[in-house]
Amino acid sequence: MAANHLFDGLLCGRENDPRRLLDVPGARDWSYAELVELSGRLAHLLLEQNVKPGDRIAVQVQKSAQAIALYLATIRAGAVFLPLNTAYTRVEVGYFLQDAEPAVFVCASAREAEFNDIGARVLTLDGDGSGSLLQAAGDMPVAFDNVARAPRDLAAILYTSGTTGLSKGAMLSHDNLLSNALTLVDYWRFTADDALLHALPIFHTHGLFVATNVILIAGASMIFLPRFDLEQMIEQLPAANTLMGVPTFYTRLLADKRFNRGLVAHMRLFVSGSAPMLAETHVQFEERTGHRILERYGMTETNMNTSNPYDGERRVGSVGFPLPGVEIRITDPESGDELPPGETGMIEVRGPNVFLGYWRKPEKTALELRSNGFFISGDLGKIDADGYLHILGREKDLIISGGYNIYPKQIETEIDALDGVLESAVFGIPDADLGEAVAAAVVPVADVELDSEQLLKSLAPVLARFKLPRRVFIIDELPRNAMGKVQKNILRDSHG
Ligand code: MLC
Ligand code: AMP
Repeated sequence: MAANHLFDGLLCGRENDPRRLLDVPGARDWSYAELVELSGRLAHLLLEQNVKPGDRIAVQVQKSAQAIALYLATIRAGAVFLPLNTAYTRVEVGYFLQDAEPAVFVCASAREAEFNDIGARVLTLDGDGSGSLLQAAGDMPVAFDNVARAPRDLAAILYTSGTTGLSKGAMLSHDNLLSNALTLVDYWRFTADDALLHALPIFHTHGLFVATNVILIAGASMIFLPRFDLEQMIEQLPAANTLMGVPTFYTRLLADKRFNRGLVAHMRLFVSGSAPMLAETHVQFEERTGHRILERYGMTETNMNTSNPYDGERRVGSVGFPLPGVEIRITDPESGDELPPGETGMIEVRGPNVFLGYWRKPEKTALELRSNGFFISGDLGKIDADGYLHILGREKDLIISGGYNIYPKQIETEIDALDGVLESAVFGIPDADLGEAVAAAVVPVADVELDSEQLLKSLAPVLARFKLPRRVFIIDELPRNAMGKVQKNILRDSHG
């Protein structure tokens, strides 16, 4: 079989392994062998659809074992996996499809009719595995000769919004994904004995490339929940020994009295990331359970950059040390010059984890990825005297809500386009559950009376629901500084 860098690295020769990979509560278990077999059928189907190496397979589906098989099938066929948040509206998905020009688009059957004019083959896959995708793959052989792929070949594109409001596809190579997952297996000591409670979505780095890739390489198993559901989490924790989550997972667990020392005494590791975790959550968690959460720092463009140590001090308020092979430097945000140790500035990252650039946007790539290989993260931070990285702010105008990144510019553009709106400013306000919640300050055109309910209704067809402002403030004018720039910190202080 031809060498396929990512697939070979993920499966490590475990293609026929009868041991369990996925336990899907309420449904069935999947062994490594069964999932690989299904991926073989699906890879044949992709080739039958005339998918060529480098073609994009866009996927907006519920979480399921079959969706993981489709990810593996895409890699095996030499194609590029492009997962999309299930909350995205037709308008949002339309942009990604037009930008990425996928050969195949797989979506939920309930939404198929919305996509009959996109110019790609549309197949369907629902959360229970039903739909035209598996029907069409049913007759295909299971044995599949993987398409050869080299370390620098493209494996996935993940869209991430920018401060300009325009989404960019981050191009991740086979080796970006494999090298990072191999490092994490080692750093976090994953082995075939581990069982991960997996409640994250699989359309983002955290749930797919961190959680799933690490488990595959380790030969471990996952309890695969369709989403974070508190009851199911409490029920399934006794069967798991590791958990990866966003901070909201941990605050929600802590809010439930059943989440106590006894329930998690057997656990080996709790990992948190994708959003800042409050020091008080770390402290409460340790008091309640005796475990200290291991916090790490990553991005769509870079996978994981730093991690607190497995052994040694997991420092509260810090995201730990650069992972082996990853370099972190702190620079002056204006000049780009490297700053002396201890000073606060822009966090830049270089290493085998750093992406290839933005899909068909060389000018955007040039702005963020230096020719010397350092990626300008947009996060501000400092390295302390012991070498721990602390994230202290963000230069990019971004709201992180429950681990989802929400770019204010996109929402402002949509609000400003509404009748009766003069201008708007979207900003994050503290939220006990989601870390930050979206708020909007909206200035009406003179003599117009705006109704916030109506405004939200008008946004619903264009913006995913998680981006919709939870609070709308109708105000007379936006606070601006002498340069005319909107002062969101003032809005945050007065409306937070
Ligand atoms: C759901 N909603 C959200 C939301 N998630 N609103 C704001 N922020 C969120 N994150 C909205 C829905 O639109 C819905 O609104 C209502 O909340 C209830 O929906 P739900 O599906 O029941 O939500 P819930 O199950 O409570 O989901 C919350 C959550 C989930 C935190 C469990 O968002 C989640 O799993 N987040 C993880 C995101 C993640 O994986 N990030 C990793 C990115 S990778 P309405 O109006 O319909 O009622 C990355 C790199 C790295 O950042 O370092 O890892
Ligand atoms: P994304 O674009 O979805 O990949 O989100 C990446 C961003 O999430 C980073 O640039 C950080 O701002 C943030 N992030 C990820 N992990 C952490 C963490 N542990 N603490 C603080 N912020 C984090």
